[in-house]
Amino acid sequence: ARAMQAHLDAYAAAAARRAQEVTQVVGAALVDDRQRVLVAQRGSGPLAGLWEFPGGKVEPGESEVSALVRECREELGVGIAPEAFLGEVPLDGVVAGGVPGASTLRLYGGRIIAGELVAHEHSELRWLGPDELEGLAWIPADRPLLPAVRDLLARG
Ligand code: 9L3
Ligand code: MG
Repeated sequence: ARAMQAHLDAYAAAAARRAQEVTQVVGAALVDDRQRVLVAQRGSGPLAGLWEFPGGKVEPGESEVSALVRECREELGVGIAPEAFLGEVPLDGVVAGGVPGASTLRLYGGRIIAGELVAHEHSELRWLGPDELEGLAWIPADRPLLPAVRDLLARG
């Protein structure tokens, strides 16, 4: 029984370590009052030229919503109000040295409540309607989230 307990303890410790290594990524589907959503083209790195919902990595000890607000301020120069959680998709490969396959992209709806949009990190920003989303060259991770975003836009 003691050997079994030691085994379980070691397993729990390994699971806790793994959980810490997971780099969570959050994205924002920012909508305006004309049923459009903000999309952003990555300006550099291996995904340059591809489109995404803006956002980035959650820092250790930071909540997802705080990370979302911080990333939108850093990347877009705006204050946002996060709204509904829209969905989650796995990110392939290793994100920031974490466990392969362990990271996910979690998308939240939101609205701009302060500031003027500036593309601090992206090469281009566009406001698009529900019928204009499918045709973009998306980061593969973001594409499965499009139906949820279209639903959000349809709800107004
Ligand atoms: N990523 C994918 N889709 C998104 C976002 C915001 C991020 N909508 C991926 C790209 C990077 C990783 O997550 O591999 C971290 O994102 P960032 O910090 O480079 O924006
Ligand atoms: Mg980013």
